[in-house]
Amino acid sequence: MEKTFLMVKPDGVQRNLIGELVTRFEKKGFHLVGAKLMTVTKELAENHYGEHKERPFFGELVDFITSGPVFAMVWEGDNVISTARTMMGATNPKDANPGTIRGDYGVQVSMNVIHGSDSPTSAEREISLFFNENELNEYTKTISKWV
Ligand code: IDP
Repeated sequence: MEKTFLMVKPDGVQRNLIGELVTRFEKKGFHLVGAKLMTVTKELAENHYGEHKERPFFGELVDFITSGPVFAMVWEGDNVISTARTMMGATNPKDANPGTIRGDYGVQVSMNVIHGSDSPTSAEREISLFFNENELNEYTKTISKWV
C-alpha cells in the first residue's frame, strides 16, 4: 500500500492545527502509520529541502522549518501521495482553493501550514529521513475494507 510523508509545519503547530489536520486525513479514510512531534535540525532541514538549495528563499525556508516543533507523520492508503497533495492545495495559499488546507488556513507561501511528499520517490526518501523503521506501525483496522 502506498505511503506518504506529511508534516505540520511550525506555523501549523503554533496555530493549534495539528488535530484539525490529522482529522482531515483520518476522515478521508487514510491510515496513520507513524507520527511524532519533533524539532528539525539544520542538517535534516537542508537535506529534506536539498532540491531548493539554489533558490533565493532556501535560507529562510531552513530557518523557518527549524524555528519550532513540527508534527511529522506517515500516512498510508490508495493513491495517498497525490490525494494528500490535492487536499493540501497549491503551494502558495493565494492560489489554493477554498476547502484545501492551504486555502483554508494559509496566507503566505513561506508559512503554508503543511508539507507533503510530491512523488513516490520523494515519499520514500522523506519517510526514511524522518522515521526509523521501528517507528512505523503495520496494523489493520476492520474498517479498512469499507474505504
Ligand atoms: P510544496 O511544499 O508545495 O511541495 P515546493 O515548491 O517544494 O512546494 O517548496 C517547498 C516550500 O518552500 C513551500 O512549501 C514553501 O513553504 C516554500 N517556498 C516555495 N516558494 C517560496 C517562495 O517564493 N518564497 C518563500 N518560500 C517559498
